[in-house]
Amino acid sequence: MSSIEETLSIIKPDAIERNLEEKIKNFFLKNNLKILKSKKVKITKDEASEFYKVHQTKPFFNDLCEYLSSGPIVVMVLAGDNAVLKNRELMGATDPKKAEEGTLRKMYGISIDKNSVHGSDSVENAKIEIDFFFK
Ligand code: IDP
Ligand code: MG
Repeated sequence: MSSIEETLSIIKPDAIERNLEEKIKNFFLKNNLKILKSKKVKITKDEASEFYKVHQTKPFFNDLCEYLSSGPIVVMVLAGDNAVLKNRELMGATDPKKAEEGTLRKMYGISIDKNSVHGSDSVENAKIEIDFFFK
């Protein structure tokens, strides 16, 4: 079964810093995801804490929020057939060391914290995350 979905993608500070924005966008396009919206923003640590609040009890939460607010990021709405899962597959595992060959995190990720991209993990969270940046 296929269904057209939207999902939120973020190009994180480590990738923007290394000028990977165009390469990552082209990778999505080549893999049949459309980029419906895109903007470059810099968020505050409080905004990052709100965005990542599901992780607030994790030991890495503070570092994660510091990191996402440490420099410019590009936030995008991707759309296509099963876009949520598709984007997760294109990103690869959270830890670049465990990511499959040909995935974004394998190609560009530096470490588990500097893993270059974010993608929503469910249709429900995609709606919440898209609203967070584009409402
Ligand atoms: P995901 O980005 O693959 O969905 P999540 O488990 O939702 O992974 O974690 C959110 C982000 O938090 C990850 O992308 C990664 O940057 C960071 N993170 C996850 N686990 C760890 C960890 O064990 N140490 C440091 N950072 C982590
Ligand atoms: Mg996640």
